[in-house]
Amino acid sequence: MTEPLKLAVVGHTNVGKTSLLRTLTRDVGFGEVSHRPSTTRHVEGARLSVDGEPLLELYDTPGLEDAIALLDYLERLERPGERLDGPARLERFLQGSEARQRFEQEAKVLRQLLASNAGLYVIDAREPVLAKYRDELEVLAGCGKPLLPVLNFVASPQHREPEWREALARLGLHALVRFDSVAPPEDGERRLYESLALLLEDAGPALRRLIDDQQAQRLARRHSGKRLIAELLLDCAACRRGVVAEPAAEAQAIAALRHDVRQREQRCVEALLKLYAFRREDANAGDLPLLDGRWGDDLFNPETLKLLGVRLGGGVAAGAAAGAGVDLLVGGLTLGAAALAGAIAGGALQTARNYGSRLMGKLKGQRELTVDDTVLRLLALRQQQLMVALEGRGHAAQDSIRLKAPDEKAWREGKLPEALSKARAHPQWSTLNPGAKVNQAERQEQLDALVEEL
Ligand SMILES: Nc1nc2c(ncn2[C@@H]2O[C@H](COP(=O)(O)OP(=O)(O)OP(=O)(O)O)[C@@H](O)[C@H]2O)c(=O)[nH]1
Ligand SMILES: [Mg+2]
Repeated sequence: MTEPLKLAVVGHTNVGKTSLLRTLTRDVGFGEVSHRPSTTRHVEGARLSVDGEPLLELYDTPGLEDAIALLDYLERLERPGERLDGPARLERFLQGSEARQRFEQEAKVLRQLLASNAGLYVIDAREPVLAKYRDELEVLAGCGKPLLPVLNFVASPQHREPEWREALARLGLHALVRFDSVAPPEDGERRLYESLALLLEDAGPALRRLIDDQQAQRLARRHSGKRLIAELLLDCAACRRGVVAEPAAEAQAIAALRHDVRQREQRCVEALLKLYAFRREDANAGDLPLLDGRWGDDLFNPETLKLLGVRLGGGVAAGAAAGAGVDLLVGGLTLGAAALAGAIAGGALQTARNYGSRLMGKLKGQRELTVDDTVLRLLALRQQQLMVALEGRGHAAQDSIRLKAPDEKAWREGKLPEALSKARAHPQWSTLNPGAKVNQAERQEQLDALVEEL
């Protein structure tokens, strides 16, 4: 096993060094991030491993504040007639008393860079290229280590990428990486590691392993996420509850089912957050924002459904088309024969016995409460959007998740997947029903089919 590659993350104060580490390590709890300068006071490291083998160590460092004064000081360290190179000059500085006093923070950064294989020089790309940054780069270059500039904040419309490119080129830094710790470009991480591999030839194999592993993990996460959504949809589609055809009992059953579905959605939200290593407070099913920053506060609010452009009354139409007639449609839940009709229309006729007993129940004044197609569509849209948002979210992000309007049509208007029609006829597939049997092979099969469609 070879030594892991050591990288020092350096730069001016408040440019997002700690944020970059959070995003690269997918750790929302790493260090302290704040809009105030001088937040990080000490060097702190994080390690990335593949198959238990540490491949990369990233070191967060305090922000540089007064590089102009430091550069002046370094220049005055040379005795008359002496010409020290960068590392020799820094060595002298680090042994002197100012490295423990006035330039204590700067000394921590330089020591860490000297102890690393290379540095990531983080830049707030919204800033103009000021003299203090050039001086900073000159001081850092004195360490004699390769530096890879990381243009952070490139998702911001005010970024000044061309200016920075030109200025860095004039300083001999021709390779750079565009990044944004809050909204990282999809290939941001890969490009960062690829650029490093060009600077550090020996580290190529380790960096490529890291890239491959991260890609594999991304795919695995996506698959697991789809599965979580498929479970949610199957649970809701298969849910069926008998209720006595009597207003008070109906109202109670409706309220209970709504509550259960909402909670079930929240469970899916939390599982997705956990899968993508975000915190519970980053999103809440109840307040996932919908179109135009408006807040869809309620899954069963007709306005929520309309805002998303989901076709209303799918259950009614389906029921009517099948000639079964529908008793009642109560905002997102169907009370009556629609579910039965749906099961027949879906081609998933159960055994005659099962069918017969339900029909008997109906005749005896029993009704059935099911979750309407509209709600299934909304759930599918919301959760898929959440997943997209989580995939594009950096672990440095601090605001809560905002969802954009979905521009896909299939789940809004198209035919619902076959698996969901099948589920309609299998109440035992739903964990929202008592006596659920979730390990049935046929349920697993339909779940897999549904994952494919997501
Ligand atoms: N929009 C956006 N905000 C960012 C980005 N990177 C950092 N921030 C914000 O910028 C501020 C500073 O981020 P930090 O990560 O604390 O910066 P730092 O360089 O570690 O700062 P010091 O430790 O004080 O030197 C915080 O408010 C972050 O949320 C980015 O890429 N995009
Ligand atoms: Mg910091």
